[in-house]
Formats: sequence, C-alpha cells, structure tokens
Amino acid sequence: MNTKLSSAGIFVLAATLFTAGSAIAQQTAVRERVALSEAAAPYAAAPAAVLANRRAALVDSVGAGVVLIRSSSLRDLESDYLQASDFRQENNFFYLTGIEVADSWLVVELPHHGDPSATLFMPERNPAREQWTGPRPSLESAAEITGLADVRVVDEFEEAAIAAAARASDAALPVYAPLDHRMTGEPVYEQLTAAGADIRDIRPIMAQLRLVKDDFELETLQRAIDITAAAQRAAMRTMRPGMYEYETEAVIEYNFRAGGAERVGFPSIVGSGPNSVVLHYDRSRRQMEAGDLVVMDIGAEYSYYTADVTRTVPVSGKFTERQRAIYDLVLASQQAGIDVVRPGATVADVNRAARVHMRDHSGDLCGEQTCDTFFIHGVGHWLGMDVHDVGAYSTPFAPGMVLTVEPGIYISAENLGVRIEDDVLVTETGSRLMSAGAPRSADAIEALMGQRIEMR
Ligand SMILES: [Mn+2]
Repeated sequence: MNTKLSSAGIFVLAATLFTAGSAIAQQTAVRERVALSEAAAPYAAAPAAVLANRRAALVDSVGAGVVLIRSSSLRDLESDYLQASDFRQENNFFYLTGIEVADSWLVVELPHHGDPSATLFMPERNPAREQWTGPRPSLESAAEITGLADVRVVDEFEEAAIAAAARASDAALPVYAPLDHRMTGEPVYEQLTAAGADIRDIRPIMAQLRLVKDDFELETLQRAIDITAAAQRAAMRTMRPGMYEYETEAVIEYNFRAGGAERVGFPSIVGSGPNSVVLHYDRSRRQMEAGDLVVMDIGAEYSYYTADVTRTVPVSGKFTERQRAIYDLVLASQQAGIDVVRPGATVADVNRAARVHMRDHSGDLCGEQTCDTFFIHGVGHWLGMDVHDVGAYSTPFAPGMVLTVEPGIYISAENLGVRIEDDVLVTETGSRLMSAGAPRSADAIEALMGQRIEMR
C-alpha cells in the first residue's frame, strides 16, 4: 500500500508556527497531531481514475441492467438539523462518484451487449443560493471530479431513468436501486413500478464491493485511525483524577478536528468507573476519581472513513493489581483473536479464538465463572465508511478487508469495565494492526500517562 498519507507518524506541532505567548503555548500542549503534509487537506475524495475502477467493479458485479444511485439531500436549518452546512454525502453515491452534491443521481446502464454507460444528474448552480451556502460544482467541474464524461442537469433524470428502465425491460433486465424508504418514496420509484420494472436492491452488491478496500480507501482510513490514535494519546497524557469525562472528550474531539477530521464517526464514549461497564455510555458527565478505569471508545471520521479505537486506562495513571490482571486477560484474548485473521478465516473464527482464550485463561479472576461470561457483545465488525460497515459477516476474509477486534470484560459489581479495540487490515499473509499508534499494553499506557501534559 502507498503510505503517502500515513507514514509520517506523530509530532507535536512545532513551536515555530506559534511564536505567541503562553495561552497559545498551553493550547498546543494538549495537541498530539498526526503530521500534516499534503495530507493536511481536510477532505480527500478519490481521484477520478480510482472512482472509475470502482464503477467498473460495479459493472462486473451487476452484469446487465440499470443501476440508480441516489445522493443525499440538503438538510434544512430550521426543520431538519442544526447546521444546514454539515452536508454528508450518501456513502454508496460518494463511493462511486467522489462528489459532494445534493439531490443528484448516478445512473449506470449495462446492456447485454455493448459498453456500459454512466451518467451523473445534478442540480445546476444557483448563485443566489450559493451566497448563503457557498459555491457548488458546475457540471463541468463535476465531470472532472468524478471522471464521468456525461453530466446533466437533474431535471432530465426522471425521463432518462424511465427510458433506461424501458430499454432494460425490453431486454428482460432488472433495475437496481437502494430499496430503502427514501427510494420507495421517490416519484421515479412509483413510475418504474407502474411501468412493471423488475426492481431489485443494489445495497447487498454495493456492500460486498465496499467490503474490500482499495488502496486509496486504506490510505484514507489509515489517516482517520492515525488521528484517532493521536487523540487517545492526548487523552491519556492529560487525564487526572478530578477531571470530568467531558473534559477528556473535549481533548479527544479537539484532536480530531485539529487533525483534519470532518466529524466524529459516532458519539464519543468516555466512561469512567460505573460508566465503564455501560457499553454505549455517551453522556460524559461524571467526575473521574482516582482508582477508576476509563473506557474511551472513539473514532474520527476523515473524508468519509471512520476509525474505531478503544483504550481503557486508569485515571490515576497506574492500574491496580486487579485491574491489570483483567486488562491483561482482555489484551491476550484480543491478540488470540487477531492471530487468526488471515485470508479465508471469518469473523466467527476470530470470535471463537478470543472467547476460548478468555475462558481458558480465566483462572479465578472472575470467581465461580469464567471471564467470557462477562464478554457480552460480539468480537467486532467491519470498518469503513460506516463505523459498522456494510458487508455480510459470513464473508471469508480477503486482503483489503478491515475489521475491528474488541473483546471486553464488564464486571458491574466492581464498576470494572475493560474493552480494547483495534482496527485490523487483512493482508495477503495475515493481518496488520492499523491502530498500533495508540499504546496497547498496560506498561505502554502507564509509561505514556507518566508523560503528562497540562490542559491549563
Ligand atoms: Mn467498534
């Protein structure tokens, strides 16, 4: 893989950029940023040639028929969302076009014989509206971004889609579209149905395409993970008893945005003490106390790809003997799971390996029971544009797939929760840990927490 985006590692932003006084110096102290070179661009859609490869793979998967892929719509400031400007493109549309335009369609026509054709339908520019919401791509620049020669105004979409569907019907070919509630609410869906089109769901096909990441996706995802690892390190180095969970959350999300991430991939989880055993605790209101463990399950989203990395750390910087014993068991179980990741294996194999290790090495750590009793969730999930990315979980691993491996032990009676989650790339020969930038062993965590930086 070309590691241009990800190779530079860590640095604390050089003081040369900030010659100003102590306020700024202190601000930079809570920052552990990934290196910003050309990758400092806050957003990096795939080059047109990569997008063309993805559309070619779609063509291969579908064979023959017509494919309709719908973009996102704009949100309304008053009725839908607090920030009308926080537009996020629909994942399948972005995967195939790399363009952030609303209310648009991609139509791919694949006849039995002859070349497939792809057309982007999008709104024309609107200078009056752009005064409020910023410049939009023209049809010409959209052609350049997407690598699609045929870009038309969206007003022509319905007629073109109906005509393409009619040609498909004549050749006994299906029409594919994402059959979600948005699609079935579209006027074009009603018209296609009325015309007797054989409409099938494109989502399972898109899911299997997205399951294997291309090199550009892996570079983008690696950057999201590097930003997230930097945030984990900053959180560890600023943490101390007496801080509130939301202060640690602030350090984390400051690092996300300062590192170029667009948003969080999911609500940040910073759960201390009793909250460490709540799997999806996201309120972050509690004051952390000496002796607590803190579960930090976080993920930056960078250019539509999200990381998902969990670390569990002692607020005071040192694990108790009991906490460390549980921690080490979770870590070894996680490693046992990671060790079986290779082409041909499945998520079920990873789950089994982690659970068996945990059960067989419980000793008397979990009393009468074995500790896997307290491992109450699945071992992991696909990772990509969605944090729980698309794809069938029975699919055997192949190079380019990315999954999380995240065992945990949650003992409510002791307010003792430990989860360790890493992002694992399937390679030709086994796997590679993409999230190694965040310290993982108890020793490494304690060592880093010893290198304190002050928040204020
Ligand atoms: Mn996860």
